Amino acid sequence: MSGGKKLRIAIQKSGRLSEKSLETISSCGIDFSTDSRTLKCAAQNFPLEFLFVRDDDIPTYVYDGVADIGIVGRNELDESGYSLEVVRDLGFASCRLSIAVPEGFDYQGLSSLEGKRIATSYPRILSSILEERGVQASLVTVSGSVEITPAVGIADCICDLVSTGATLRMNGLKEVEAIYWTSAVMVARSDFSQDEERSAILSRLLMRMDTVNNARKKKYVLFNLPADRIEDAARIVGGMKSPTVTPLLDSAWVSVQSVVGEDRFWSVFEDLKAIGAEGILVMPIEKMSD
Ligand code: PRT
Ligand code: ZN
Repeated sequence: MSGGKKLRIAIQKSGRLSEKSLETISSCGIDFSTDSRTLKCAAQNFPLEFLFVRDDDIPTYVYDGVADIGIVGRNELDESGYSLEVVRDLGFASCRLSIAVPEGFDYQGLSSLEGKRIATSYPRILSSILEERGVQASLVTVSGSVEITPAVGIADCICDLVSTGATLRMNGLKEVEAIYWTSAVMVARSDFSQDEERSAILSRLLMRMDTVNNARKKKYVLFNLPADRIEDAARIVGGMKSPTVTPLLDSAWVSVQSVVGEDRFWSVFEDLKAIGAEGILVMPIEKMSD
């Protein structure tokens, strides 16, 4: 255990990131109570302290050292302009930043935005993309309800986060181009590694996260196979080492166990069926080290 220092993590108090952020931590076997989600709370069995804040403030808190690490949308990080280290891309809360226009707007690409008023909550990200593409437009920065701005006459079109597109449709807007993609990331201060004790805690946390994550991407597969097809099966499942083969009472058959990547699972399953595998059992893996 560390000599008393704790790693402080900033997490969104309530919103689209909160639940998955806490799940990321609890899936690492870290216990904490969130009954009364006060500003701060400490984990019971790991040197970790939580700070519950608005997501917009997370990059600032990490940059200023109020927190050591944080979980935040890449969009908020990029919009903040702080240069922080992205230690892991967590993959959840993914969405895109898109240009959306009212019916009747003749959109032919970003150049159609020349001279237009675009409402957005992400002026920094949008202006850097427009600049890259050589488009000059005037940005109207609003902090919420971006989708109503064309109807109330303060913008010609918008640039906002979209996941299902329902909000745009409900407001009579059409998504015409996605310009940026985001998901939740874990960030740390770039000079954080100088704090050896807290860096060591972060390494332990990341090791646990990677172990859980590895396991999620794999399945444990168990099946019976005619003994003379074992080499074919080894070729099909591949895997960490050769599969484990156990003899069965009927010597013409063996039982085979292996770990298969989820992305390859269906093709492996079909190939195994084709060589005569029977009773294929597929099980989730809870934890897995490299
Ligand atoms: O109170 P606090 O400031 O902490 O929260 P917030 O309201 O600013 O953020 P929150 O909880 O809404 O979102 C947190 C993060 O989730 C964002 O920064 C994104 O990284 C990510 N995320 C993922 C989204 C969406 N999906 C999303 N769909 N953030 C916002 N939206 C909004 C979008 O702005 C639009 O209003 O949802 C609407 C569109 O959704 P669809 O499904 O109708 O397309
Ligand atoms: Zn916010």
